[in-house]
Amino acid sequence: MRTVRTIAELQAALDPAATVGLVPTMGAFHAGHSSLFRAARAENDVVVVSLFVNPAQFEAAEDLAAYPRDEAGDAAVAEREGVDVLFATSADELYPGGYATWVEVDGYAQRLEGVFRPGHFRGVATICLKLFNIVRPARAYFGEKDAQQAALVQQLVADLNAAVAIRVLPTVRDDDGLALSSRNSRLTPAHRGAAVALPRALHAGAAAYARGEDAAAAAQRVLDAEPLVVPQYVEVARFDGRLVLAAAARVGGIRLIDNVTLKEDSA
Ligand code: PAJ
Repeated sequence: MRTVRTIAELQAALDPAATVGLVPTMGAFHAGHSSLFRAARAENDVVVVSLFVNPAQFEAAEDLAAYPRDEAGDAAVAEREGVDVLFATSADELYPGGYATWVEVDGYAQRLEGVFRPGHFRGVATICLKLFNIVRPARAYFGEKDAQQAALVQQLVADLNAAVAIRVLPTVRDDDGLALSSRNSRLTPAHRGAAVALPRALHAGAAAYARGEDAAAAAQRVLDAEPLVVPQYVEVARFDGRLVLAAAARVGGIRLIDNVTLKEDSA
């Protein structure tokens, strides 16, 4: 595996005839990231993983500063999973002085994550389009865990005719059901224990939905019973052919999100 830091180095490392699979990430790899690396490995000649904690998608400087970083550990994981090129780049490289262009995907900013994280999706859409233009992948891989993000990227690709196929992979969870997240490493043991209320609530919501009851209300009741979990939203939403129950909550100051499928459109 090669680690490259600049756009020029990255492009020099890629054979224009090779089919490239791109996995955009912000690092602090866990098994959720690895599942995307493996999916990319299985269907492309070359796998590129970008590692960039994108300042444009963080509202607060403290959140950006507190985001876990471990490039050496990440490089070891990526190498083990058969990644060919780790594009570990910097804000100077991607947003040089005079940078002025931003991508807004209408609608996403007004819902769910967009309401609680103003500017977040503008940052996500912009960095994803930049990475597609820089890496020119045939396919790019995203996680269902961030369902609204995956749907936004699909909308962006369709609307702007980006020549990349978007693959969305299932959420990887810990044994107790908590969705893996780079942020989980910042939970204290007590908060880690309480955080499992989030997947439990979504599970209860899905069970209620199957009985013809209100999914969001059932999930909200489970969250309300856990004092260490402060919910931000619990809502039913449609993302890319899936009806999902999505929730966000703060647990000991750490913001966690998760979702479960209530119904596939084809089902
Ligand atoms: P990051 O949080 O590092 O996530 C990188 C990718 O891994 C995303 O597509 C995310 O949905 C996926 N992922 C995270 N946890 C997962 C899990 N438990 N199971 C399966 N997939 C999981 O999402 C971002 O970075 C950034 O917003 C990015 C797209 C890189 C743009 O900066």
